Amino acid sequence: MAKAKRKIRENLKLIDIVIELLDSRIPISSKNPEVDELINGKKKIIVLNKSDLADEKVNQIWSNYYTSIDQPHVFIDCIKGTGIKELLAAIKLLMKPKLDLDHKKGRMNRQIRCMILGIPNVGKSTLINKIGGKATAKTGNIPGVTRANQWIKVSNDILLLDTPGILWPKFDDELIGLKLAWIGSIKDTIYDREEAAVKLVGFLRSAYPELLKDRYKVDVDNEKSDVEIMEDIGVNRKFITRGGTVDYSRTAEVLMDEIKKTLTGKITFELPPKADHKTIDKEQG
Ligand SMILES: Nc1nc2c(ncn2[C@@H]2O[C@H](COP(=O)(O)OP(=O)(O)OP(=O)(O)O)[C@@H](O)[C@H]2O)c(=O)[nH]1
Ligand SMILES: [Mg+2]
Repeated sequence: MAKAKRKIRENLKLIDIVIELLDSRIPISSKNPEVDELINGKKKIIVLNKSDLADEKVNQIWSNYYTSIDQPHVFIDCIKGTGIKELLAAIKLLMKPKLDLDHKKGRMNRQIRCMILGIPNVGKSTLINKIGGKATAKTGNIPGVTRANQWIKVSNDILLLDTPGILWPKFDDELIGLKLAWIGSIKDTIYDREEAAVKLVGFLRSAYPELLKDRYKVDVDNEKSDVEIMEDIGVNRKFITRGGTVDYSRTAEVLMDEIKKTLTGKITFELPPKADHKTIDKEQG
């Protein structure tokens, strides 16, 4: 990790704007807490990827929050390409004061250089491919740019460093690991799936009770524990062991899988400060 950070620091010297790529479903836990210190005042756009998998109403709440703290941000879906145009416009807008100044000094046609930073699996490579486009050749030897770095020409005035900076999430908080497990961003060999599933039931019960009721046909407004609700889900799905007890392992596996694939619904696991899932109108469609 120290080596990765050193490389990022070196690359930062070459660029104008950092694209901090986050997961729309967990904008807090997918953020590396050291990133702001690392980029040391460099201009930054927060790009919330996989917005197609997140709760649209909560996307709006996050957007309002970022606006309130003057943080440039864009929600995107790099598979469909939603938000990519807005991202390029936001990059230009953020650089406008600097470019205007360069212009006055007679420095024309300066290209804006960007770099993507993000945790594993957040979609860095997919974004590079999407905004680079198929036909985009690596521009390589651009005057004034270190040869060792490959640049992708995104538009006439925007260049993107082709190697993103990989940062790690902050695993020392157990909740962060759980949320990464819920969105499917960490291998299921490094956490206890049944425990993660029970905690997921607990979260859904308080934040998205209707989704649980609709998909799994369980009553959640009762005194039952989260484990008991999970049992009910297993029974309804007929996940029963030979011994006649609920098959927790299978129930957990299916629940986690269906959440990941948004079969249960589009869910956002984290809200900005002061917001509360319970007060958001969850009427879908
Ligand atoms: N639904 C959805 N899936 C996405 C989106 N962007 C990326 N993905 C998927 O997320 C997974 C990870 O994407 P990558 O681009 O490989 O992520 P990465 O950040 O490069 O990951 P590392 O190279 O491991 O650091 C892939 O399966 C992508 O298809 C998106 O906007 N929506
Ligand atoms: Mg990658």
